Amino acid sequence: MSTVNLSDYNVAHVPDASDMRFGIVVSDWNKEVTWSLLKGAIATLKKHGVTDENIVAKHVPGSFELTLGAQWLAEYDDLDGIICLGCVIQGETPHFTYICQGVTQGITQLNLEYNIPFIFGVLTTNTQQQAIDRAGGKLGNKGDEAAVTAIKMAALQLEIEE
Ligand code: DLZ
Repeated sequence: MSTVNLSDYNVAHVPDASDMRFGIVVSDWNKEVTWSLLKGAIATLKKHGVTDENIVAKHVPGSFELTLGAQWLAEYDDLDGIICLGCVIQGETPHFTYICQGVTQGITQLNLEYNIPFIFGVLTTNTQQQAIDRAGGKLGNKGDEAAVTAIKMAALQLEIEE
């Protein structure tokens, strides 16, 4: 089975983002992983032209809180998109399933209720090593992927609105 490197993408296919403004909500649960996602997302946004002033990053305690954190950002700031970053690791109880369901449904709902993209940058893994591999490790960084997706969706919205 081949595994995708999350940081591999064609730079030429990413629109210029110098006029865009993004929010990032990051969960502090498993912060050794999620803060790497945050670092990757910010670096990738900046690589494509987003200025420091146009990146608003806020922390929430766990992935379950990402939905409300993202909604608050959408309500109180004028953003072209919001990136939600978290990491849920399978434990011994069904908690994993409930958190994953909650955040997945929550972010999907936000996408449909607000007129901007909310990007699902949540790692859901069986082990901590799998998460580390995808947060700046051997399989790239899901934060990079989430940032590229945010830029592409914001550009698509501008294109459709024109
Ligand atoms: C409680 C909990 C557990 C067990 N595991 C995780 C996890 O792997 N990743 C994560 O982001 N958050 C976890 N949490 C915290 C919940 O997301 C949430 O913060 C609490 O249930 C309080 O609402």
